Amino acid sequence: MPSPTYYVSTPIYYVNDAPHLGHAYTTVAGDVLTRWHRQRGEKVWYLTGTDEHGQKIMRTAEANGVTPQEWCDKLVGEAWQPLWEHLNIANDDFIRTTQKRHTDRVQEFVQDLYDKGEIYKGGYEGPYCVGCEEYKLPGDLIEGEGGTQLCAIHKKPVELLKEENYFFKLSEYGPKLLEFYEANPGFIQPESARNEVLNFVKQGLQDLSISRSTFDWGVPVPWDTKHVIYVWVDALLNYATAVGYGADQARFEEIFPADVHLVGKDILRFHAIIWPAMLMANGLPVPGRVAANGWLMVGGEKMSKSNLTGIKPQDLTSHFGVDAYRWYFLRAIAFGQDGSFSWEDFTARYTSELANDYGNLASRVAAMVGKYFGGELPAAPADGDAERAVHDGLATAVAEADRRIGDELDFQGGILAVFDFVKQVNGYLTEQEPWKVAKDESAEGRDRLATILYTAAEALRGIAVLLNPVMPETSQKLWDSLGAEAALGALAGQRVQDAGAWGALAPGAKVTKGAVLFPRLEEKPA
Ligand code: ME8
Repeated sequence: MPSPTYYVSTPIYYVNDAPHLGHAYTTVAGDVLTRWHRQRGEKVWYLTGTDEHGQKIMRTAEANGVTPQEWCDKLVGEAWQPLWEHLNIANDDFIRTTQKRHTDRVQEFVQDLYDKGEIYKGGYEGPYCVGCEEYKLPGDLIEGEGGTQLCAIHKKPVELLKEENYFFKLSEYGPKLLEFYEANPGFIQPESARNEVLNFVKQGLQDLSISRSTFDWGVPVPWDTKHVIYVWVDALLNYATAVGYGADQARFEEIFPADVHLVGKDILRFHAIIWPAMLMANGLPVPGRVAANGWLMVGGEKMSKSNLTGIKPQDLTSHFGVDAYRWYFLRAIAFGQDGSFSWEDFTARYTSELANDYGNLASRVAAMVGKYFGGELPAAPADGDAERAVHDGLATAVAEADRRIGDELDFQGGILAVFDFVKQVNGYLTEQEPWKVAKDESAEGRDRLATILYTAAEALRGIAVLLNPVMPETSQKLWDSLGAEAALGALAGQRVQDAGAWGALAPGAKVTKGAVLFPRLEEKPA
């Protein structure tokens, strides 16, 4: 059963290092989705946070000569939270897996499973990748130099681990999961991810080791405190503990389960197999959708903490601005596919699509309303076919963008629908030539000029609403320049569904030439 709240989550990121472009990619996508649904007037909850337990964090802290908790506090406070603020991420909460509100509930959840007979004690021996924090199957490994077994994702040697552990009876959930995927074809997105999961489950699932006893940086297993809970079981539960699981039932039911878990494709199996099985085992509702994004690549490899080639999100925002950054990756890469970043591509798109197509349109229209009508938006007394085509164009952009971004998480398709409309309005101005019409001082000429400028300004009103979830600061600047705040109220209060209703911006609005939306780029930093 879905809850009344549209609940979106990002993965909770490991704090072994500072965030990079890849983490920001998923978090920005979640933010745009969140803002889109808010702009529809829905109740929305957006959760992000950090994954702070496990061997990877413990070893990093050791190498830096501090305790794991000190390490996590430093990274969260100095790197992760400041980046999300900088990128204008509108998360409602930030969960850290070392918080008591989380650890207490994790223990209760696991204890419940144990009491229900879903957990037993057993032994396991197998190759473990600390980078993934996961036991690997033969198919997950590749051969390195001298026949060493490497993790296919991290390209680092796996460690052979042998432990007595507690196991969750995951193998029993295969048929139930397959039935669930069958009944909910939209549960895993995109199709390629769905197929991967289906094939994996069809081959038969193994029981899951859910505790570790060779180190202690984790949540103790409540009935056997020599063990700590496996970091992935601990981590997945953040989606429940952050919204009141075991602490505030009314709040929990209001928000849980997630409508969309956004994840990178590297952690798809945890979210699409283990997580729903854990929930089924404890009689809790399963999420609506797991949407996997592709990888940002550098030089043909997944961008990771070790092969960043030195680019931080801040290096790009200081050059292109925060809004252009938020826009670029969703615009340039089809969501779900892998994609590469290059300065050249970003620069070219910034200049042609943002500065020339969008920014110039906004500044030209404001300048002409200023010049010909003293900054007061005129009425449109002479609507004809050309204007009706623009009205229809806006309605189409609204419907298209709403379906693609809001429902399908096709951010690229949605953004393109809006930018097609931007092009249409530019084409309309080129054809109508208001600067020539302005020379005709007859009443008819004035009416024509008024109509053209009203049409363009009203089109920009719609564009500001549609791009607000993607580029909120830019939309606000445009909103202010159109005088729309005084006429229509706050931008955030404008419903997507109503954005296509023509004529919202009443004549008389005070149009001013506001700040340049997309300044010319300085030379690329060396
Ligand atoms: O896996 N391209 O944390 P993590 C696109 N703690 N997205 C990328 C990326 C890239 N090159 N690199 C990272 C973990 N990401 C666990 C999650 S959730 C209960 C626990 C993004 O710090 C992508 O969303 O390794 C990926 O899934 C996530 O960062 C992994 O972050």
